[in-house]
Amino acid sequence: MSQLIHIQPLEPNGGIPSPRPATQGCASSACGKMSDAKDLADDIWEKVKDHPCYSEEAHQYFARMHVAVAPACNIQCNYCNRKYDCANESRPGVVSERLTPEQALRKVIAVANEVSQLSVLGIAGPGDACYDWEKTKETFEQVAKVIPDVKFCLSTNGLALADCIDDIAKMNIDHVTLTINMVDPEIGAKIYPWIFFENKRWTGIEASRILHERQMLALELLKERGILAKVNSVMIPDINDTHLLEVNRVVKEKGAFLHNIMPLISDPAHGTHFGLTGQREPSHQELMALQNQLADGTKLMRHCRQCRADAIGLLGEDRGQAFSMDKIPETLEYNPANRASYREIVAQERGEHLEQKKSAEKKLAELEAKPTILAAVVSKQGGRINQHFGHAQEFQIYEVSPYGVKFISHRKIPLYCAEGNGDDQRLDSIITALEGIQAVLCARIGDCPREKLEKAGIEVNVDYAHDWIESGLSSWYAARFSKENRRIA
Ligand code: CLF
Ligand code: SF4
Repeated sequence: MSQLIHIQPLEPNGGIPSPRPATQGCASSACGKMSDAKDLADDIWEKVKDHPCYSEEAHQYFARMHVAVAPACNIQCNYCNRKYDCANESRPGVVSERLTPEQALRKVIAVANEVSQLSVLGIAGPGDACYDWEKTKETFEQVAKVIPDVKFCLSTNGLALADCIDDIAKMNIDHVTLTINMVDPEIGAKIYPWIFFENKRWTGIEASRILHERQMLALELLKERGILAKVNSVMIPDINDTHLLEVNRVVKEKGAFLHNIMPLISDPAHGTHFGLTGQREPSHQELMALQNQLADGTKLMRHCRQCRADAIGLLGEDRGQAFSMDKIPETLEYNPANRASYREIVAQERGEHLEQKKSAEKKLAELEAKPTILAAVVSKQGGRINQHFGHAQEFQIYEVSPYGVKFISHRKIPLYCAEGNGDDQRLDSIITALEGIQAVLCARIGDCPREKLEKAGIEVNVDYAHDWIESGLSSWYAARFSKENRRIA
């Protein structure tokens, strides 16, 4: 097991992780190019290395915040009813606090002072960031004057992107997400009842044809300007699920950097068209099967958490409630010290993490042919197995084989341990969420959930508490399949 040095979680009131002794890792942020970046040119790596959505490793260290300054939208998606945040880039939830650009600036300063992991400011609605461009632009301009090193990111359906591409390029925005659910207008007509374009409302196949053409144009323009384009696609069973293979082919050809397939959310309680008409969501297995089919196509994003348009924090956590406008002072000054110290710590941590990954790969490669298995890890942050089972709200799913340790997805679960007591009903839901998973690795677990998991045929292991995920998984896998301890998976 490696040294038990790890990034401490932030206290709810912010602060930076405790300084700790230097490790064997490299202290330079230019060094430590991680495994998900093996094939990237240096200039691209510079753009993505601290972006929690564009780099899988970065999401273990860096946080994003969204400011909900863009409420207007120019299309209608059948999975959205506008009472909620934009479902293209967020999960439907409670109505957001809509902000003016001035309020957004105050909020960004407050967050940057307290959330030292903050690296990206995104505008993801709650409508469309390009259609509501004046507010998006003004927000970015104001923030750039005060916090010049924060990266800007925006999310759009693409219909209006061509109208603001010059501004986007001028403002040094390196990251744009386009939601593209189809490249065939006949399929589009089942997803979009109407669009608003050139002062006119369009419906049916004509609406989807225009949207498709504008989305393709948007991809071309982004490529021309050297701006990284991530494509989000909502997987809608029996409507565009198999078609997403074609979408993937086309967006890859048009230069998309990353493709993120997100499962449809269609809870009837949200009142969307799909929710009310019984359109089902895809299962974990269906999503995973589609992602596996695309594994050789455009680089895939598998760690998306479908966050809200006002989300704040590491992916998977939302500290938005702590930063509502009523809690933010009228005047405040930006203090860069916390973010700067945190970056130094992360640079060292990443160096060590890289070394650990390499030795984990080596250990696995030395094994004879062994089965590929799926394991769930419970992790707070920092790429470590460092959370108590009862405190987890998601599992990180990894595939382990002699070819290495690969992140596959995350699965949301209900909190097992609320106010010190375990909840049996929730444990049943947690076991259901573990379908297809052979083992759970966590920092600690109580006797009762351990027994129940084992009864359900799921191995539980706490021997690698606080170890790096790859290192812990490879050691566990090697021990499980070593000659002295041979077991059948
Ligand atoms: Fe926000 Fe989106 Fe930028 Fe990330 S989210 S605008 S690219 S900073 Fe990220 Fe959230 Fe998934 Fe979006 S996890 S919903 S992909
Ligand atoms: Fe809703 Fe976003 Fe679609 Fe607009 S683009 S209708 S806000 S999901």
